Amino acid sequence: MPIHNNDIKEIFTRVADLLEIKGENQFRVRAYRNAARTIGELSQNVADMVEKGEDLTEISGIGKDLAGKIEEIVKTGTLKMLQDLEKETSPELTKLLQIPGLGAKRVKLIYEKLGITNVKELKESAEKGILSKLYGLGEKTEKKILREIGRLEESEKRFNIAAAEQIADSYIQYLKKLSGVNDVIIAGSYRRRKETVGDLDILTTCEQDTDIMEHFVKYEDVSEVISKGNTKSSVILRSGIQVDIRVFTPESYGSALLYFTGSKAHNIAIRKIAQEMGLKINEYGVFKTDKKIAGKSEEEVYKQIDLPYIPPELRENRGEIESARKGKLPNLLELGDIRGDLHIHTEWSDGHFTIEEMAEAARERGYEYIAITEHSRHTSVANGLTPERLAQQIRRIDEINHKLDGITILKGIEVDILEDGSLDLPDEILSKLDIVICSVHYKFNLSRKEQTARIINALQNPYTNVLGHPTGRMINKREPYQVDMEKIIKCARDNNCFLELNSHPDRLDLNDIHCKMAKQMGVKIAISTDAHSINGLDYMRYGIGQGRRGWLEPHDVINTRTLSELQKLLKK
Ligand code: DGT
Ligand code: CA
Ligand code: CA
Ligand code: ZN
Repeated sequence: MPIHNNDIKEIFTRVADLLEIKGENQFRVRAYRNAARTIGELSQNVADMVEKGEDLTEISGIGKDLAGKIEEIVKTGTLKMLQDLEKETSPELTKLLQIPGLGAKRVKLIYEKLGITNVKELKESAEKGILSKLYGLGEKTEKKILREIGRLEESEKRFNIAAAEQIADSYIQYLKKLSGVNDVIIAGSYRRRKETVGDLDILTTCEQDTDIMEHFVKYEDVSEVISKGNTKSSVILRSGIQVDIRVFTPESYGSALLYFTGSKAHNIAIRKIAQEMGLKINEYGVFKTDKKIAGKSEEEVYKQIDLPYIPPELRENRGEIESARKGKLPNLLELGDIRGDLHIHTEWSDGHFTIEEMAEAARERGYEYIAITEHSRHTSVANGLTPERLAQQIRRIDEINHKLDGITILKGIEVDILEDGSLDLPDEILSKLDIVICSVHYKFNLSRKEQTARIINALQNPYTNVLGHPTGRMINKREPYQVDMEKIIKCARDNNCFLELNSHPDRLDLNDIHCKMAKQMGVKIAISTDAHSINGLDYMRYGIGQGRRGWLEPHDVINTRTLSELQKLLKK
């Protein structure tokens, strides 16, 4: 069994969850949570490192004890400590923590008082009204829990793009090992860079007599073969994700790729245009009466219906076909257009590296500048900065900039928006910064009107530059808070503020639709990673994917600018 970093991340997260439900020491809980995050963000494969006998304690945040546990997971596939914890409590208890509104304390209460150990039992007791009788819960909470369970059941079926990417990369590498295999590509929502994918759709072309299907189902990660045929097979992997594969001839590769990239809505629109022109399009090609006239490449297929190539991220039938027809497709942003990262945490708050380490890592990625943006004092769990510590950091950054070549560090902050919309730090210190991001980190459940007013108030602060993760959603985990996005975008425009597209794969916030809305309303976006570690800088690619889905072009994004252009934009 290959152990992916994501498996280790999940095991450590479960350990942390169960320890927390048991009411264990917070430091111990946090050590496992941090380790889970570190491993999740790592670009090297930990299993390979173990195999090569590399020293895992070189990874920041991983001590001897955790290194031993990682080795145990890589070698045995499980962790004895987790099994013991599960025996002591119940393996499905951690599931309950995914329900917003249920923290470790409440799960402990529900478990101890009602003996509830899984989501099904929780749902039953909420439906019967038993839950609301518990101390501190009440009917409103009970109703909310029922709603959230419904949502959880829905989201279970979809995988986050980052998790899907890890799984997909290994599978593709494996498939390419078979000789006679030519193209291997993942189509579907994955190629459209959607934030979550329902399943993976692989397309291949092979030399004759290549038994790709046999090779496909033999992958060690496969837990169930749903079907196996000559041109099409489906399996379920250990993680629960379904993978479909189809083989095509090179003559049909383009039309198949177009068809299976979707979206379904885009395909239907394309087919309709073809029909009106007396043509037929399917996965095998473009046909005039019964004669095949195209199919080798996607470009060729689009050309038959008088359209230019449309990038996969735009294929949602949200106006791309009309724009293509008018020759007005956006010139989509690319990773290479990004000149810097404007949302970075270091060990001054809850990051894992020093300012210098983050700056050097950013320079290695070809960036011209970064902004250091720690949390502010209200977020005390993240060691948020007081005005005094921020003043100290400003001096420190000046010193580092003086010594450092090839990259400029901007002085910033991710300041909390307090409940009344004021900022958590005084104007006096904010005025000394190059960039001020303001973010909502608590009181997510205000009414739409109150939450919108709160954010608008923050945007009106003369020192605010960027609204961080504007809706606060955590994909598959937490719904966005209720806001009137149109009002917020207008307010940002009137106050020369920008909106963040936070590239963390659990956030991707702003989403695609709001990015497009901001662009149309004339508000620019900052695509940042919110990195807490060096590897966190590499999340930029997910933000780029989401931004492309939101029709963003280089000039719509502030961190495609040179340093001096950016500085002009930030000066209000
Ligand atoms: P997912 O897997 O839910 O994240 O979304 P997709 O877009 O990957 O959808 P999936 O896996 O069901 O199918 C892959 C592609 O195949 C889809 O994007 C378009 C195409 N496709 C599937 N079913 C139909 C259909 O009934 N009609 C048309 N025109 N295309 C379809
Ligand atoms: Ca799919
Ligand atoms: Ca599929
Ligand atoms: Zn934040």
